[in-house]
Amino acid sequence: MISMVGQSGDKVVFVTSNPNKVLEVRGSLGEYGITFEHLNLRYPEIQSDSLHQIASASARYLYRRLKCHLFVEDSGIFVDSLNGFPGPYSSYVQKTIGNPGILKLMESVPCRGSRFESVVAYIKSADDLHLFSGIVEGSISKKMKGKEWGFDPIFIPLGSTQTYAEMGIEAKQRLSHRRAAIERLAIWMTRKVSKR
Ligand code: ITT
Repeated sequence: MISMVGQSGDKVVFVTSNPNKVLEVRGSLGEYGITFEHLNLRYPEIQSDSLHQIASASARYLYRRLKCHLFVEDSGIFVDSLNGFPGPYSSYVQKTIGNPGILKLMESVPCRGSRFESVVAYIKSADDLHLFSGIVEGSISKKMKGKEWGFDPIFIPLGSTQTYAEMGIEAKQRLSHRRAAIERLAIWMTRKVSKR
């Protein structure tokens, strides 16, 4: 079991206000024997077209406040026919127009390609920040299917006939954008530990 150890001897902290992210990240890191502390905190996010920039700025901001090893995860869905919208604004769009609004914007749009992206920013000190990303290509369904969170009921990963929500958390965990990013973090961490 690897405990991600911070400066004060505490475990590394995953800062997020989203309990679904905690569940998924705990499952993925758990497969590598890695544990973390969850801090349920809302923090200000910069406005940018780049998830990498948003995640980096959030990690730096939180490090200045908390002064411990921590990571954040920023994610978004990018719809081809909407020129990548909502992308970095996914959280706001989910809270405002939601999935019905996205489906309405895409009514009678034949090209339904989209991608889900996740960026994890892991910070150990002001000048020691690492980014890990994961992308899953897919399409937007015609109707909402399944009951899970966020855009899960309308996103069909490439190669599947089901939305993330229909396939359920375990199957989603095996192939999701978040899984890909977290797996890169886990591999990087386990390599560092074995070199010690
Ligand atoms: P934190 O910033 O506190 O971590 P958040 O929910 O605001 O939580 P983001 O800023 O990364 O997270 O916003 C991304 C939004 O995109 C999120 O609120 C969901 O609505 C949606 N989203 C991200 N990943 C998703 C996934 O795997 N399945 C469904 N929706 C997802």
